[in-house]
Amino acid sequence: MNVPTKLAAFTAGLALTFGAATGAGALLDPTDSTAAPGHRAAEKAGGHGGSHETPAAPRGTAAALPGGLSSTQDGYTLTAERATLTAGERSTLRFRVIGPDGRPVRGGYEVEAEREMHLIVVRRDGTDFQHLHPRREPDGTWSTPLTLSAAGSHRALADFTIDGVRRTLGIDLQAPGTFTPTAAPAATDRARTDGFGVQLVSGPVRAGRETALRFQVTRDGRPVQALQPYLGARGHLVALRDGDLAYLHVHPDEHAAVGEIPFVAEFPSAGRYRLFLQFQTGGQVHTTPMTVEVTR
Ligand SMILES: [Cu+2]
Repeated sequence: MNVPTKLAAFTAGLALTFGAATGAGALLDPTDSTAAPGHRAAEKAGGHGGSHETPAAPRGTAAALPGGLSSTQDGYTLTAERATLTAGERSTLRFRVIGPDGRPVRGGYEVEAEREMHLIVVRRDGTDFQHLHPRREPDGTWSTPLTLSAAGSHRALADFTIDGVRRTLGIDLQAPGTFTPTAAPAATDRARTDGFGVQLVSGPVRAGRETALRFQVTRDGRPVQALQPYLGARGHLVALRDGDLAYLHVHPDEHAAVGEIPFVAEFPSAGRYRLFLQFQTGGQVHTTPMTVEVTR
């Protein structure tokens, strides 16, 4: 092969590679507006033509799934600027929600539990739970300091409400390195955190129906009188399904005895769930992980 022929072959090879890359990019681009007409139709049907009783659960196949399993829903897509972080190193996580028009959502977030955005980060084995409240910049970028304490695959779940519909979108964050997954602790109705006893006192949890969950917080065996409001309620509860980290929408309930934190949740299926109860005393937030077995 003479030099010009070699060059031509090389250039042709480059063009092929580049063409393949842009083709794949166009296919995978979450902001590609041509990819979302079905989603928008579903959103219209669910948001405006659907049931008025349950605006938080638009009808349609995607809506039947619990939150957090997908990075995209109803035309809204969660994207992170950088999804690989160094374990043990404090960095800044930046992410955006791309709207149905293909642009970052810059406003219209509704305040839910005192915040426009709740971000849960947890390692895929259910450890290293973090509940963060990112700040929104004028261009729609959310940012928060984040330290992944150990290597492994993590899930970031963004929980927000737009047009009266609460959605939870999830993406994976990676911290390279070797790690040993931790098995889920056995199901129990009791835990201890920061010197407090926590007990699930509302009885067995059944799948497929609205269930009351009441936690009693004690210190030295006595109900704690001095629970401080946290995010506008007596406490905050995140419930994740073991195995796929499906994110349940849990609501604080109103009536409970002193020292009790009440919630209402619907567990979509039987099996094991990881609960993360958060409550506040003396200006400090305490996080109690607990595993429950949900029966049919
Ligand atoms: Cu929050």
